[in-house]
Amino acid sequence: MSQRIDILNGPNLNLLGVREPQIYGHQTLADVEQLCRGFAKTRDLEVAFRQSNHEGQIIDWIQEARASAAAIIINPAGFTSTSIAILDALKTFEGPIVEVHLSNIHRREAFRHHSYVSLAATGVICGLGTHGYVLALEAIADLIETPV
Ligand code: CA2
Repeated sequence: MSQRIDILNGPNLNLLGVREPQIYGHQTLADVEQLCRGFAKTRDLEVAFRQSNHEGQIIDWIQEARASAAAIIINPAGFTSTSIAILDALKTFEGPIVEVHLSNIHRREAFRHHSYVSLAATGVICGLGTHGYVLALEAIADLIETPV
């Protein structure tokens, strides 16, 4: 039976491809979902791809993932540097967690450099655009097959 990977996207990522293409590129979040689904098929993984502008909704999805997902990929967006509550929820999840950022947060404003989420993440990918999501899925597929 295929395992489910939850891909959670935080606030404003629904605007991807619509605003600020010089930072986040021209692909929409629907394009990212397509990319992820295409790759997931090659590794027999199921994907739940979600976006919310609401912190509590993201926490609910993380709690739900505890019972039903093998791994989490999360782009916490603006909650990255602020949300101890998302960190606390992620810490209760037992499988691999990969934090993804489209942009290289370390080349941007100082307030973007610190991530609470990284304290719970197995790995972090940033600066590689939408390909970062595929790399995260690939890493997770390998981790699930051969846990470290
Ligand atoms: O680089 C990333 O993926 C970020 O997580 C994106 C967040 C930002 O707060 C993080 O520091 C880095 C912002 C997401 C907002 O997405 C937009 C997309 C298009 C237009 C406007 C915002």
